[in-house]
Amino acid sequence: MKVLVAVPALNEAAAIGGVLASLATAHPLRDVVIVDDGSRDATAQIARDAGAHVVSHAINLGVGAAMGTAFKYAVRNGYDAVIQFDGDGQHRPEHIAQLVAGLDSADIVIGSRFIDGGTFKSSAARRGVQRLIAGVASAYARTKLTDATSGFRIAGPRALAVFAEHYPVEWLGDTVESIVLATRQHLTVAEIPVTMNERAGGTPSQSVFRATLYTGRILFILGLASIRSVPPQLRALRRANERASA
Ligand SMILES: Nc1nc2c(ncn2[C@@H]2O[C@H](COP(=O)(O)OP(=O)(O)OP(=O)(O)O)[C@@H](O)[C@H]2O)c(=O)[nH]1
Ligand SMILES: [Mg+2]
Repeated sequence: MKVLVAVPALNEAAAIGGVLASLATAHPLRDVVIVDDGSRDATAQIARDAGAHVVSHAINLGVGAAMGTAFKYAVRNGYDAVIQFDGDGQHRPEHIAQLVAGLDSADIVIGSRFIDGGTFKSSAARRGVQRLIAGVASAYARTKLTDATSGFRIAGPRALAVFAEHYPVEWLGDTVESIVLATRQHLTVAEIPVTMNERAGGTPSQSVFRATLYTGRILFILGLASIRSVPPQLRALRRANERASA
């Protein structure tokens, strides 16, 4: 299976060199694409110098749009699967092989920080939000998910065909909305446990107020995603997947 690792990146000049060096121990950099989303720093140049491919958006369009670009890039270049991998050092390359192996039993495999509790530290507010969203996503996907907002995941061949045609771009909702989209396309979702590094710098602290807003927003988006009419370009794929899973 030909696997592309896609790194959405916005102003990651400080981290991207180290991230690619460690990624190279698990995956060849010629099969890595950085989707530089209008960075104002040297992110793209550093990635290119390291030997990865770089696709740049002229303006910032968000992580969902960056992944949309990555899925199209993958299809055009003959890849069978795409792994989403953060450019800030939080995702660990040693889990890549496990994500690929997970495709034996699902169309999408998510690296979860929280299976059996996990060890990832997050604020109580953030953890509460993640639990609620995972619960709702589980109901949509009809399987138990513990970390629906995790960006560390792989899309296998059938998911790639769908996502190259259409991927959610709603800010901060793409990870969860893509699960609803996949389920409506008769694709299956599974999780494997992963360890994630704490954020290297900065403060991701989410106040209870912001966490509540964020949750409300995602639940609203999920509601819309579950009733939205299927985009025309996905109808044939959906019928084919439905037949295959019947
Ligand atoms: N293409 C693109 N990538 C982005 C954008 N915003 C963030 N990213 C990248 O997406 C990845 C995850 O972003 P983070 O800001 O670390 O998000 P997070 O890990 O969910 O949250 P933290 O806990 O704050 O680290 C990193 O590689 C970022 O560079 C964006 O607007 N466009
Ligand atoms: Mg991060």
